[in-house]
Amino acid sequence: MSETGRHVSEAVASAAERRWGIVVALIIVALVAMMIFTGVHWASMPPSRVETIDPRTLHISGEFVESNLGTAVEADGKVVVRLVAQQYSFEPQCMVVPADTPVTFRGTSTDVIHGFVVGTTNANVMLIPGYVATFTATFRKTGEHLMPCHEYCGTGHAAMWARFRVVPQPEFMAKARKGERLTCVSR
Ligand SMILES: [Cu+2]
Repeated sequence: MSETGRHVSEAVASAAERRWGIVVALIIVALVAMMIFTGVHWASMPPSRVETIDPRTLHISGEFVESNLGTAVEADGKVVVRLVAQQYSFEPQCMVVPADTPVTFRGTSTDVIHGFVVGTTNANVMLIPGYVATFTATFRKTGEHLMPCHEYCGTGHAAMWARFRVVPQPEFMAKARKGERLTCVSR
């Protein structure tokens, strides 16, 4: 290759590299912009902490025994929903929470990875056996939502869902008594 030829091919190569550099930079900028947009606009955020639990003894003792599931007003006044996912249902099957109140969810799985989303709200989480998933959400509108499992968890996955009812705050508080768990499961 002649001296001039080498210079030309070097120039072509560095122009191509610069082009790819710009494309990659634009992709990174677009991804970061998406993260900022979803974080600010949808208030979605990465998990902030790790809390583990033994999935083999969930039903025997501790926070996630059946009698402790559902919605409770804690001693400090916080509203907490505790739930367990299993193949192929949620416990409780119907959850009730007050509107316009921060509601903290605490959930886990007894078997495989599940998850749930409350209707079209941003209350959305994965439930992983061995870990306690927790987040806080506020529901502005009253009404009933479907709460499907959104992680494929086996052959019965499509039938795995619960109901989620948001009721006016005074109505909820009138029903909530200290230490009692509320659900909307019909008995
Ligand atoms: Cu599931």
